[in-house]
Amino acid sequence: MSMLQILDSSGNNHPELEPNIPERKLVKMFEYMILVRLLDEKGMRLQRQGRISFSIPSTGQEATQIGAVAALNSEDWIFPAYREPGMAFYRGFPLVDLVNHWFINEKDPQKGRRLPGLFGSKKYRYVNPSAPIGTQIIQAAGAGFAYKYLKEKIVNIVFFGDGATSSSDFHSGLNFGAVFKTPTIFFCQNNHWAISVPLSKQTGAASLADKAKGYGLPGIQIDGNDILAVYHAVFEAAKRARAGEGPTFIEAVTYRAGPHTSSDDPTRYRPKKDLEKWLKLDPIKRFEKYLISKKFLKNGQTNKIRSSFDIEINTLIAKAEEYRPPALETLFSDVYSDLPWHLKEQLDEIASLQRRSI
Ligand SMILES: Cc1ncc(C[n+]2csc(CCOP(=O)(O)OP(=O)(O)O)c2C)c(N)n1
Ligand SMILES: [Mg+2]
Repeated sequence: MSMLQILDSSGNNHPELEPNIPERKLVKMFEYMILVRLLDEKGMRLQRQGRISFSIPSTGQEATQIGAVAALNSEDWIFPAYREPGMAFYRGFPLVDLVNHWFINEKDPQKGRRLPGLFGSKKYRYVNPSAPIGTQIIQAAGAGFAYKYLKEKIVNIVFFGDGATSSSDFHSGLNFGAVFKTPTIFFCQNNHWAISVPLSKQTGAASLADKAKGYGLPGIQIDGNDILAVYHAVFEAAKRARAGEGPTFIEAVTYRAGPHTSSDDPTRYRPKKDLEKWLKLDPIKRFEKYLISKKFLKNGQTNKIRSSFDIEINTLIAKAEEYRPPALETLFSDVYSDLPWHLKEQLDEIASLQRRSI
């Protein structure tokens, strides 16, 4: 299978495949790639300083998330794995909510119930990530079935990693989607690693995209560090899904340039040469070269974009650290309309312990 590439590693494009994206939108896409990279750097630093508990970087994978969200309509639902936060930001998810969530304070919209980075938003149609690998694949196929049943003209996209293709939910989700022609885009971020397990231990197939054939789905392999290829593939897949033609399987070939999470040390298992090779294929630098060649971006503008986000985020961090932790009662809210007696008892007990410790 040949891999779709529109922008090569030097930022040169193949004009016959270039998607028709207005200049303002291209620049917005670039800005959000910069934001994702900056948030990764800050998240990791705050975690190392002991100021937040956890961080999940998606460094090196900015083109997949931003290219995909830019190709969808705002009503389309996103079922992320956990390396696609930029999709929520691109849709307007407030940075203040992210930063308060990082610090698990009283303003955290997730009420401290999720690991920092595992946030969701109904408003922005960005589903809360599920911790067990692959779960979101069947959720998305099921939701896609519902849109079809309700005759809603929306589609959904589900993200998962190369490791998730070995899960039973991968099989169930793709099979269900293909049989019932759900308006679902199955988007695999092949970043070559599942924590410390390399791609070669995940499959005997020549490519992950080849797996689509067995389900009767079109499968396409794309350069995941080429934002225009991502946009093109997702746009076409969404068009198919909206026309009632069912799912498409997209394998985006990319690389996890950072650690799995802040709890991981990739130097213990990853060949240095591998990383060096992939750093040269940086999706941000490639897109920057393209935008400069088109005169949509000036030399030095990248730094300006970065520093304006930097100031905004630093202000939010300073405020977030001053807030208190979430209120104790939130531990028990949002599940029952009337709190059962045994939970009331537990709440009273913890509250009295808390009073004693103050
Ligand atoms: C069912 C299950 N098994 C194991 C884990 C632990 N785990 C968390 S992430 C991960 C690796 C997933 O790799 P991949 O699907 O390639 O996604 P990536 O992290 O590379 O984006 C594993 C094994 C889990 N969360 N759920
Ligand atoms: Mg992976």
